[in-house]
Amino acid sequence: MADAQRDVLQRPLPDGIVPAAEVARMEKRWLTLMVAMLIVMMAVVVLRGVTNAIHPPSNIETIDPTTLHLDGEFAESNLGTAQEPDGSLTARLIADPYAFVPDCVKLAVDAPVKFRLTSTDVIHGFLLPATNVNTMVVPGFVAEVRTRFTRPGIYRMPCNEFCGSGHHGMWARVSVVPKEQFPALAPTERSSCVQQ
Ligand SMILES: [Cu+2]
Repeated sequence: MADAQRDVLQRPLPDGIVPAAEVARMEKRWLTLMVAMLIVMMAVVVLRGVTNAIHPPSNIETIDPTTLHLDGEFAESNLGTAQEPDGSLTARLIADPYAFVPDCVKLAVDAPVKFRLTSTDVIHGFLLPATNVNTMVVPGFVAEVRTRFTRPGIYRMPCNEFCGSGHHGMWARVSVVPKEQFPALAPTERSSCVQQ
């Protein structure tokens, strides 16, 4: 009994105080649980990346946002949908203050699609719900996302990065039509569904 009184760890603790050994045991248990959750989440990210082509934008391509409207890929006449020689489609858009240009993009079902976007002012977001398209649009960089639409329809396209007081109104549309309703485009021709 005298020995127990001398050993601090053996002495009874006042009510409500948890012994150090018990605290250490609980910490170890929670740490194990946290590491297990991290492993599961990382596995989900890798699995989704491999099976559903969900991936972070990875192309590092720079562009001068102050001159991009003058000529080159993002000049106004080149915006909208272009058809590549292999039949795939490339949609080019600019994110302006509170609007995408063009604000309606026309695409065909089952065609490989490549979106190329850039911003003229601040960071915007480009999201197509229920698809693998979700990227930030950063001024000075070209964002590129690839996808393929399996169903025709109108896909609403919100800006999902807060970009200023008009952010809530920054919406555009992607109109996906059956192949027969998508006329073949000449190499320099661009199409959109913007209402004039
Ligand atoms: Cu926004």
